[in-house]
Amino acid sequence: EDGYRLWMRYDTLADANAQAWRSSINTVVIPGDSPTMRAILAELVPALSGLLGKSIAASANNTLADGTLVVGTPSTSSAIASLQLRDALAKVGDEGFLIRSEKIDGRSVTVIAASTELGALYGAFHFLRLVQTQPASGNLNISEKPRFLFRLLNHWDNLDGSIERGYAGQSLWKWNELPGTIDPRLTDYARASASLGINGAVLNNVNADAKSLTPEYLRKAAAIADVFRPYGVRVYLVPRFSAPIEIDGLETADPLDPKVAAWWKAKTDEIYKLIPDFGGYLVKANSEGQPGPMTYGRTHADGANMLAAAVARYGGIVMWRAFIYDPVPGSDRAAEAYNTLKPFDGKFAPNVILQVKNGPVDFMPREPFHPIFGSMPHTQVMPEVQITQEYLGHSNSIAFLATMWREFLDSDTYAKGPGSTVTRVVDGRLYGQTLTAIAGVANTGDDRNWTGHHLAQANWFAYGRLAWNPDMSAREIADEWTEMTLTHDRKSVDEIVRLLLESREAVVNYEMPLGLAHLMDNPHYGPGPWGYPVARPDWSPVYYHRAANDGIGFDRTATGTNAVAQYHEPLRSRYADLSTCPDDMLLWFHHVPWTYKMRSGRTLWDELCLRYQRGVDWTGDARKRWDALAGIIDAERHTAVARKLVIQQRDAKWWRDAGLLYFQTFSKQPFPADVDQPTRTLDEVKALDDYGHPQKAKK
Ligand code: BDP
Repeated sequence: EDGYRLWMRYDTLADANAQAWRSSINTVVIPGDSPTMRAILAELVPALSGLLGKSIAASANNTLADGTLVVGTPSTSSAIASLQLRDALAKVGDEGFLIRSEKIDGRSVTVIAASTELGALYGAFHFLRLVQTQPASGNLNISEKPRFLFRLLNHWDNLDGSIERGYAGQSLWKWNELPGTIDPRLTDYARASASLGINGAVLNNVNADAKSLTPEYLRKAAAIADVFRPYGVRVYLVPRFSAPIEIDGLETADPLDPKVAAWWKAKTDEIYKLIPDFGGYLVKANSEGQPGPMTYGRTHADGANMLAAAVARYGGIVMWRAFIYDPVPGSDRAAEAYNTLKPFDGKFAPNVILQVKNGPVDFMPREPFHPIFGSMPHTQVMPEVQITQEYLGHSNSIAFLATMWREFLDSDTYAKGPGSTVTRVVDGRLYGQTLTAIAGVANTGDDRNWTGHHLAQANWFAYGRLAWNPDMSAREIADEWTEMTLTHDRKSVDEIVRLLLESREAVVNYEMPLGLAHLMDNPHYGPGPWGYPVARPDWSPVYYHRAANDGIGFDRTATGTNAVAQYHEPLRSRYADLSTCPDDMLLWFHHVPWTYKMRSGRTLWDELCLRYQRGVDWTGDARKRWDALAGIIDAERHTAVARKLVIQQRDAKWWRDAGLLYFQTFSKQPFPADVDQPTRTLDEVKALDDYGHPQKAKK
C-alpha cells in the first residue's frame, strides 16, 4: 500500500452495493484493435474482475448476453451502431459519451458509447468510477461531455530531471534515458490523467531551456507522445523565446523579423513530423527574466501571433501566459498583468489563449480572482491553477484545493451583470470564446506515491474532475476520491471528506489570514514576514503586508494603488469600502489600523491573532481525528499521513509564532487570552532554518 495505484485500485468491493453490480456485469464486448480500444480492454477486464471479485472476460465472438458491457463507437461496434444513437452522440461531442442500460436482441446489456474511441475510453473510466462510488442501477442513462476543450497539466520539469516547485521527487520524464528506454510508469501517468479526462501535458518548465527544441530532445518528447497517444493525452512544449538565437545562431529573435518567423515555422514543421498530434506551445515571455517579444521592442501580441501562425497550419494552439509584472518603482504587482495586457484585447490570433493565474499575484493560499477574467471580452482566456503546493506547505501539508478552485470559479466578475462568474467567462458562455481551456501546474513526481503526500493525490484528482465539469462541488469530488482511494466505510469517508474540506482554510488561517499574502520565506515553505534580501522589492514579504505602527495591509483603494478599480461594479465598491470588504480580503485591499473594530466585535489585532490560533488548533484536531481512523485505512498509508500531520502541526505553530511575534513589534498589543502565548522569541523563530529546524542559524 504505497499509494502507487492512486484512485485506480480495483480491489474487490465488499459492500451490499457491490453485490448488485456483480450481478449486473458478466462479460465485456469491446471490439476493435486500435491502441485506444486495446487500452480500454486492458483497463476494464482487470478492473471489473478485481472490483467485482469474479472473472470478467471478453465474450467470444463478441456475443451479447445478459450482463454484457458493450464499449465502443458506431464504427467499432455493430451493437452500438444498431442503437441509432446519432443524435445523442452528436450532443456529447467528440470527447463525450453515453452510458445506458439497453436491450439488444432481447439481452439486457450496459452500453458505453461515444463518437470517438477517446470518448469511449473516458466513458470506461467513468463507468469504473460509478461502480466504486454509486449504487448499481439497471436503468443507467448518463450523458457526459467535458466543458473545456483543452484540459492540461503543466509540468514545470527541467531537462536535468529536477522539477521547479515540485515536491514529489524527480521528473517522471527520464530525459537521459529517452527515447531508448521507456519507463512503464509513463503509461500509468497517462491512465491516471485519462481517467479524469485530462487531454494534454506540457512537458517542460515555463522557465524553458532552448535545448528542449533541439532534434535530440524532440525525439525524446516524441517517444513520450507515443506512450500518451492511446490515452488521448497530447503533448505540448514551452519554447524559449530566444531559441532561434540559442539553437541556430540567428542574430535576433525579433518576432517581426521574417527570418525569425521562418525559423519558427520550420521548427514547428519538424515537431509535427515527429509528433503529428502535437498540441502547441505554452509561453512565459518577458516575465521573471525570461526573454520575450519586448526584449526586441515588440509587443506580447506580436510574439504570440508569430508563434500562433506557426502552429495554426496544424490546428495547434498558443497559450500565452499573463504572469507578467515588472519591478517598476511604486507599482502594484497585483495590477500589472491587467495594465500590460488589456490594451491588447482583440489583438490576439484566433488560436491564442491567454493563460491567467487564478489570482493577480501568485497562487497564494487565498487571493481575489484575477481581474483579467471578465475584462478582456475579445480575447480567449483560460485559468491556470497550481496543484503543486508551492505556497501551501509543499508535500508536508494537507490542503485540499478543490475548495479554493470552487471559490475562484464561482467568483462573480459582474462583467455582464450579476451571475458573470469566472466559470462562465472561461467556459465560453459569457463571451462565446470558441477555444476553451484550463491548466493546472502538476504536483506529480517520481515518488512512489506520485504526489509526496498521499492526500495530495486528491488535488490531482480534483483538478481533473473540475477540468471536466467545473460545476462539481468540492464535497462530491472529495467523496469520490476518498471512496476510490482510501475506504468505502461510510462514516470514515464522511470524516475524511470533512477533513479535506476544512484543510485549505486552516492553511490560510495559520499562514496568511484576512487577505494577507506572500509572507513566506525564500524556499516558499515557512514564514518570513520580516523579509530577506531579494533581487526586487516585489519579491519581499514586507512589500505585501506593509505592517507599520499605524496598521497592516496593502491599500489598493483610491488612496493607495487603486488596483481595486480593475474590478467591475458593484464588486469594486464592495472591495473598496472598508465596511463592505469581506474579512477574507480585508488586508489585500486595505491598510487597516490595529485597533479597527471588525465585524466580530474584536479589534483587527485580536482577530488576526485568533485566526492564526484557529489554524493551529485545526492541525491538532486533525491529528486526533486522523489517528482515530487507524485500522480503517491500511497501516502504511495511515501512518505516512499521520507523520505528515505531525510536521504540519509543527509548521502551523511556526507560522503563528512568526506572524504574531513579528507583527506585535508594530501593533504593540498583547496577545489575547484565548491565543496560546508563543514560547519562543522572535529572534529564535528567525534563527530557524528553511524547514523550521533549530539546528543552524541562517540569518
Ligand atoms: C511562481 C514560482 C516560479 C514560477 C513562476 C511562474 O515561484 O517558480 O516560475 O511562478 O509561474 O509561482 O512562472
